[in-house]
Amino acid sequence: MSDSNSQNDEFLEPKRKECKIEHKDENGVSDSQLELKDFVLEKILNSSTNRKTVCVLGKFKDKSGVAIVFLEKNAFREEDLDNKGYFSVNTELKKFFQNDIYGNFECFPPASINGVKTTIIYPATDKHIAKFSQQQVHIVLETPELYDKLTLPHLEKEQFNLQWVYNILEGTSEQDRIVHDNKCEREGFVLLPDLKWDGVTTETLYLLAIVRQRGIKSLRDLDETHLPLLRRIRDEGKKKILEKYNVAGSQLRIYLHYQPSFYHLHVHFTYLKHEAPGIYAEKSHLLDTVIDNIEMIGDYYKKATLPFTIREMDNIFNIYETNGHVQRIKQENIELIDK
Ligand code: M7G
Repeated sequence: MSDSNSQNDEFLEPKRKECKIEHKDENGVSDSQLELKDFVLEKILNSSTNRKTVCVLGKFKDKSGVAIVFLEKNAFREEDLDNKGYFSVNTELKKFFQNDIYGNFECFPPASINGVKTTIIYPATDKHIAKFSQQQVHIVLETPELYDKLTLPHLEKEQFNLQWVYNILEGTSEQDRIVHDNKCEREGFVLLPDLKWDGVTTETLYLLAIVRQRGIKSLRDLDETHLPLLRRIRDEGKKKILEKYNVAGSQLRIYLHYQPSFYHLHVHFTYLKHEAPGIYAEKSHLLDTVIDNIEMIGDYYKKATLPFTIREMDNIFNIYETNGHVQRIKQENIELIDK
């Protein structure tokens, strides 16, 4: 480990006391006092022309600590493609040129359908900055021995704070967003829209099932004792999404990440046609496959070699590098890969 303990403490617990954000509930008692007009840009961490996203680092005036602001242009919603939406009198059309039958314009639709999805992380830690920065990525093949020797000690020392997960499970945050709540302590879970989803646009549907049982860190911990829980997440999750969003189970990609960012077991539900971040082969494991593997071999995930990606700014990279499992790219100006 290259980090001192004090740095690790900061990863685990951002300095909340020094950087208070005020919160308001629906009754106006408190709400985030952060305003984008007070944001002072320091650095662009990542920008994707494909995804139409940009992630920047900066500070809010008169506030200590740094903030990450993540902006994402929304997908088009079918219901906005009418004379109240894009084709309304309030939409301005600016002409660039017309050539024969070919016209090129920029259109300014009404502000109400032209929002930009915005995620603010404040105060952000060095680990958040690393997560959202564009950087070199490598694959390592993690055997059970490497998990015990390198990965587990690292994540026991340093991982993202899980307070947001406990807030959901304990009923203090995002309660109005909950789609389904199975309160069984052992096999229960909460299903709700992911941070990355606006909760309405079916084309980008993204929900998260967070298990109630504590202590299951990731895929690695799963065995035959978890089968009832996993089947319940799959079956109840599909049913509730069909009821609420009219999306069939066969149109859902249901998967776990390895490695996850947050070590409290959760399952991702995304719309199959939506290319959500983290759906690639090196990171996602379909829940059906996970269930099937465990049904065949109860301790499959305790025996399997699991590939995962590590990025050069992650501290775990140093650990795998020191132990000779991965090599840092020395070339300068090499093209960076989007997360
Ligand atoms: P992951 O597999 O641990 O990591 O997924 P990833 O970020 O590499 O995918 C955690 C998931 O939790 C991600 O899809 C996040 O967007 C989502 N998420 C993170 N936070 C902090 C929140 C939150 O506060 N609320 C909700 N609803 N989702 C969150």
